[in-house]
Amino acid sequence: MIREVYFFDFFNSLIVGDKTNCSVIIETLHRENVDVKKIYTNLFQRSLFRIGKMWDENQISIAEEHAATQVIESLMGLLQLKYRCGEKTDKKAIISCVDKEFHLIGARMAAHIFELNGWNVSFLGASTPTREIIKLIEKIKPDIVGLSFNFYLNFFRLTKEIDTIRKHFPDLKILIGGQGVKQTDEKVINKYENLFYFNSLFELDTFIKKQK
Ligand code: B12
Repeated sequence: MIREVYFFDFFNSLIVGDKTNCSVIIETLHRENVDVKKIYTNLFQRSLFRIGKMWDENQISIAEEHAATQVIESLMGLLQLKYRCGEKTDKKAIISCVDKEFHLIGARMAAHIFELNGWNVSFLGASTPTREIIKLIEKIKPDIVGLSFNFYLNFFRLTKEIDTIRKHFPDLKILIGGQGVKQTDEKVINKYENLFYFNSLFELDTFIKKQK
C-alpha cells in the first residue's frame, strides 16, 4: 500500500491543481521503488474515484474534475518514462476504448502494464471506431486486443465490437476492462470464449506473465 499521508498530500494537491507537488510525490515514490501498479491503483485510481464522487455530489465543478484529470494524465506520461522495460518480446497488443467511450485513463494504465512486460503496444486512446480497430488488427496481427468501457450506455457498443472482432478473428484473445462491466449482465460477457475481464492491474499483470 501507499502510505495514507502520501495519498492525502497527493489528493489535496490534485484538487487545487498543484501539479508541482503532485509530481514531487510521484518522484519520491519512484525513488522509493514503489511498484507503478500501486501508484496507479492506490493514488491515481483512488483519487479519480473520489473526484467522480465529489463531482456527482456537486462538491466540485466539471472544470475542476477536468483539471484534475489533466494533471493525472501528465503524471502518467512522467511515469511511463520512469518505469520502462529493458527487454522486449515479440508479443503485440492493441489497447483501445470502444467507440464513443472517452474514459481512457484505465486503458492507458493497462497499456503500460503490457509495455512493462516487454510487449509492443498500440494504444489507441478514446473512442476508436470498430472498423478502424479491425483494420489495425489485420495490419499488425496482435496476440491480444484489449477494450475499455466505463460509461454503461456503451455496453451495446462493447458487445457489437466483440462480435465484429470475433467474426473476423475467431481465435484472437480479447480482454475487457472498465467500470461499466460491473453494472451489466455478466452472463452476456461469459458467453464469449477466449475473452477475459480485468478490473485490477495486479490480476492483469499476472495474466500477461502467463502468456507464452
Ligand atoms: C475523468 C472522468 C471523465 C473524463 C474522462 C477523461 C479521460 N481522459 O479519461 C470525461 C470528462 C471525458 C468524462 C466524461 C463522462 N463521464 Co466520467 N468520469 C471520470 C472519472 C472522474 C474518472 C475516470 C477514471 O479515469 N477512473 C480511474 C481509472 C483508473 O479507473 P478505470 O477506468 O475503472 O480503470 C481501471 C480498471 O477498470 C481497469 N481497466 C480499465 N480499462 C481497461 C482496459 C483493459 C484492456 C484492461 C485489461 C483493464 C482496464 O484498469 C484500471 C486500473 O485498475 C469517473 C469516476 C470514476 N468512478 O472512475 C467518472 C465516471 C466514469 N463518469 C461518468 C459519467 C456519467 C460521465 C459522462 C456521461 C458525463 C456526462 N454527462 O457527459 C461522460 C461520458 C463520456 C463517454 N461517452 O465516455 C460516471 C459513469 C457512470 C457509469 N458507470 O456509467 C462516473 C463513474 C462518475 C460518476 N460518479 O457517476 N468522465
